[in-house]
Parts: sequence; structure tokens; C-alpha cells
Amino acid sequence: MAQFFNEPSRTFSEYLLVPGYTGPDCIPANVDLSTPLVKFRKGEEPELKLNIPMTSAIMQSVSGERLAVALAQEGGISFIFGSQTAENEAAMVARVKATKAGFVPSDSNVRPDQTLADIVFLKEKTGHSTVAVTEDGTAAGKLLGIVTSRDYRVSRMDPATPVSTFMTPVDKLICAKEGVSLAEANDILWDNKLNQLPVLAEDGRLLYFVFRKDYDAHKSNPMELLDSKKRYIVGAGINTRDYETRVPLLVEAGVDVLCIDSSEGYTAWQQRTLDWIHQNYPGMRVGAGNVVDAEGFRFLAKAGADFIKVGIGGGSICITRETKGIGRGQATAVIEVAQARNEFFKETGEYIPICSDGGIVYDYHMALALAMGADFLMLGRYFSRFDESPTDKLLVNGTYVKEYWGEGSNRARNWQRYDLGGDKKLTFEEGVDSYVPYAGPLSDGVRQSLAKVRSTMCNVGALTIKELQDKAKLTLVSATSIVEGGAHDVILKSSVNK
Ligand code: MZP
Repeated sequence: MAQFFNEPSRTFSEYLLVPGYTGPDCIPANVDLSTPLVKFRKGEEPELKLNIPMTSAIMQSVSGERLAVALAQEGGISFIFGSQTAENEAAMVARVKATKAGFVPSDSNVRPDQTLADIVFLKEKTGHSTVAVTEDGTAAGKLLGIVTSRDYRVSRMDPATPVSTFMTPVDKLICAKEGVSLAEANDILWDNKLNQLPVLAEDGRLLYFVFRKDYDAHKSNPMELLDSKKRYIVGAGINTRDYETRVPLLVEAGVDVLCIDSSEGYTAWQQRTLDWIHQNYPGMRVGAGNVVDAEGFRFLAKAGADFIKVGIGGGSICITRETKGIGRGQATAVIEVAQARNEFFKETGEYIPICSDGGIVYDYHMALALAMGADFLMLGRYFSRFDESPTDKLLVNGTYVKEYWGEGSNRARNWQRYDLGGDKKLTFEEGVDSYVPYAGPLSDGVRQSLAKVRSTMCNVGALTIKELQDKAKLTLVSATSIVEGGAHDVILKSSVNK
């Protein structure tokens, strides 16, 4: 006879937090959002910690190198997507590790024979007004000049005008040499009233730009997540098929932590992958998942996972529940797995952090997921909306949007994520291709969301995530009281003015 769970599985919007006592020191400025990323023994410190409880989803439309740097600057970590060749993924990891705070690899590049139309297209796509003109049109090519918005007037010039005729050539530019420090680069920017400073290798190849507008940002990233050599911390997704070739390349590239990316983690393949990594790379930390109950958690805990991801079918682009009838409401899954994590800790003295993956819609869901026992969160839709995600920004029906697609969609075709040992192909879709509203720079969005989380924590009377978990009082809400929670029985001015 099948096993039945007595209660329906529930999701975040069905819960609220009831305030606890807030003491005079319990103010947002005193809240510490640091949290363990990997397992540790009782009384010891985890080898890797996050400064904020946020990780970005292992997805093509989310976790590229630019987002990885932006998130590490805020104190979280990206897991670079694994649904690309191992070589490309390792190259992305290497570029994140090579990025020095304040030194930005150029993301808008053209060849000199390209045209004004190409410049306008790039500016629309990236939102950046500085374009590097390199011999081969790559970010690391020999620098021939730069184009900024001061160099052209779209209304007066033919879109076919070659870039070489209106760029500012390199001999008229002030550049710095490889090895310049950030402080020196900033002095050059200020002394010469420049907006950007190209940093060049001995042979004239472009290495980075240092931007004047970033000056304040470098000073104001107190939460940056850096390794012992002051490089950004970055993770990478792997699968249960090609780990023997992929993991060595990622390790070589300097990856800090791995995560097996799978829609369902309670499998023999995850065990095999973990075993192989532990045997061949004993120091390498690797997370596993996803699971939605205590049984799945215990399996991966015993298999040696360093953290365990929770969530099946709750992702915004996910149709696994509709397609296969597999999954569980995200809140119930987190609550049950968190209890299992606590029991396992009591029994063994080993604390294995859990990650609530998918289904975060409102910022308050973040606080709820943490209160329910998650140590950190994985977010896809949330990060895909920002400037730094790897996808295009488009104007659709008068609104700026970014593209966001699931790993199980035809667009990503990440069959390894859904692999159950069958043919090496995606037989049916478990994800969709979509637009999400564009939301500006990551740092603004993350800081705003976390301001709300800090505020919620103070209402609960908690200054740390652990305290939030210990003190939280959660109540289920009825359908009618959800209506009460929004603006109601008033005529909203925004609707009158439409
Ligand atoms: P969300 O933050 O957009 O709600 O969910 C992101 C999560 O959805 C990812 O971290 C991953 O676990 C999951 N995901 C990614 N692709 C698919 C799919 O195509 C999916 N079904 O479910």
C-alpha cells in the first residue's frame, strides 16, 4: 500500500511570522546574515561561509561570470551553470577567479570594421556606454581604441559608418599597465578627469577597465566574499554523467565549491558522483540534491554531501509537477528536511546546511524560508532580472524585460539534470522559456531585499539566522486572511490614474 502524508504540502504564501519580543539592540544594523555553506562538526567553524544567505541558480539564464562577480561582491555565491562544455564552464570559473575587485573585463567589444549600428545594438543589449575596439573584437584582444557615447551622434550619422572612423584611438587614450593597483588606477582616473581607464598587458592586449563610477562601489562592498588570496569565491554546477572529465577542469580553474545539479537527488547516481569526488579530490566541497523529505536528506547526508538542496517542482519556470506529478510544496519540504537536518546533527554532531531552492516570489518568502530552517537560498527568477544576468534585456510592449528559461526547457536542453540513466537526450520538457521584468543592478535589488529580511528578523527578535530559526513563530493563514494582508477596501490611486 502506498504511503500517504496526512497533511497537504504547503508553500511560503500560506504562512506568516508572528512577532516576538524586540529588544533595544535588535535593530537592522545589528543583524548578521552570515551562514554556513558547507558542513561542519559541532563546535567547529565551517570551512566556507556566506556573508548573505543567497546563491544563484545553476542555470544558463542566471549564473554566468558577470553575475558571479556581482553576487560575490554582495557576499553571496553563484554556481556557474553546467549545461555547457566543461571547457567553457571552467573558463568562466577561471575568469571569475581572475577578476580583481574594481578591475572589470570588458563585456562590450567590437572590431574596427564593425559599424555604428553594432555599437548601438551593443549599448542596448548591455546597457553599457563604453565599448572596446579590439583587433579581433574580443574582450582580450589588442586594444585599438574605445567608443563612448561622446564619440557619435546617432541622429546625424549613417548607421553603416565604420567604428574605426569615429573611435578614440588608443594613442589618444590614457591607459595603465598590467600590475597597476586599484588605488593607483583610481588616482589616474581622478587626476585626468577620465570616466574609464583601460588596463593593458605588455603586448597591448586589453585586460580590464577601471571605471570612475565604480569608485564608490569598491569602497562600499563590506560584505564581499573573498578567498584567502582576495579572489572572489565562486561555485560550479556538475552533473552525474561527465564528472570524471568536468570536475578536474573546474578544480584546475580554481573553483571553490561544487554542486550536483539535478531535479531529483535521491539516486544512486548522486552517491556515485559524491564517492568519486571524495576519492579523487578529498578536499573538494560538493553539495547535492534536490530532495523534499527526510528520507532523501538522510540518503545524501550519509553519501557525504557538504550541503543539501531542497525543492522539486517549485521553480518559477518549472513544470515538473504538471508533467510528471513529482514534487512537494516548498515550505513543507523545507520544514521537514530542516527537522531531519537537526536530528542528524544531534545524532552525529555533523551539521549539514540546507538550501531552499526555487519558488521564492516575494522578498518576505526569503525570511520565511530561513525561519523554517533553510541555511541559505537558491534563486533563479530573482537574479535573472538583474543587469548582470547573462541574458538579453528587451523592450516588450513598452516594458523592459529579461529572458529567463528553465534548464529542462527545449531552449536549455539540460538532459543531464533530468537524467535517470536512459537515452542521452531530453525526451520531454520540464521547464518553460519566459520573460521576467527587468530590475536594474543586482546590488540595488539585493540590498533592498535584504533590508526587508533584516527588518523581519528584528520583528521576530532575531539578530542571526540561527536565532531566527530558534525564535520564529509561524502561523498558517486562511485564504480570506491572505486578502486581508494586501491593500483592500480602498480605491488605489494608481488604478484611478491609469
Ligand atoms: P526560481 O527561483 O526561478 O523559482 O527557481 C529556480 C530553480 O528552479 C533552480 O535553482 C532549479 O532548481 C529549478 N529549475 C531550473 N530549471 C528548471 C526547469 O526547467 C527548474 N524545470 O525547475
